[in-house]
Amino acid sequence: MKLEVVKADITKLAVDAIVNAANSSLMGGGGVDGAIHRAGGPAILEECKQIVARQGGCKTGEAVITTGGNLPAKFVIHTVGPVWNGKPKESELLANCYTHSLQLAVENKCKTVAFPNISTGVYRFPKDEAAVIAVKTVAAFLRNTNEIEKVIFACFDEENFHLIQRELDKVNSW
Ligand code: AR6
Repeated sequence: MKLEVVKADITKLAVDAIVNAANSSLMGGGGVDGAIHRAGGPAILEECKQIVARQGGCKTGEAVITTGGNLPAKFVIHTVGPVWNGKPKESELLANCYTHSLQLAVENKCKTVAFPNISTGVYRFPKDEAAVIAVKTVAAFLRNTNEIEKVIFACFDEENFHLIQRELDKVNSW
């Protein structure tokens, strides 16, 4: 199965790339972003600074890639989810996070990728709707490429774990 859900700390996963739910400054923060920078060490922030110097941060829905530093993952793909305010555009931006992250993964020859539940923490996106968008978008991407072997949804909390599981059951039963 190409799509999997686990209840895990994403910083522990030995995959080609883990995705970070960053903010547009790329300078770190709390939540999964803080955990990734803590576990990965200063090399990640150093590369983020170079990216900021080059292109001035990362817009909502876009993604950039850095080393994984001391993480078991080779790369970190930093994407910026939307802050939830209930506008339709926010769903599109969340879908863009998944698509653009996977495009970067393919460009960097990553075969295995792990995602956190982007925007469902500090950015307050409703977990139910976010799970539908996450699974639908990733499944659609994988249908159009053979470059990626596995995508893991690394859920930190029970609620996200069950919601993603529910959505995966739908796509896996096609
Ligand atoms: N592994 C996997 N998932 C995690 C981990 C972890 N170690 N830690 C937290 N989560 P959030 P956002 C889950 O708030 O909503 C940051 O300060 C968490 O349970 O990390 O996109 C950034 O710098 C939740 O389900 O990201 C931005 O400013 C999910 O990760 C802002 O927060 C996302 O929660 C981004 O907010």
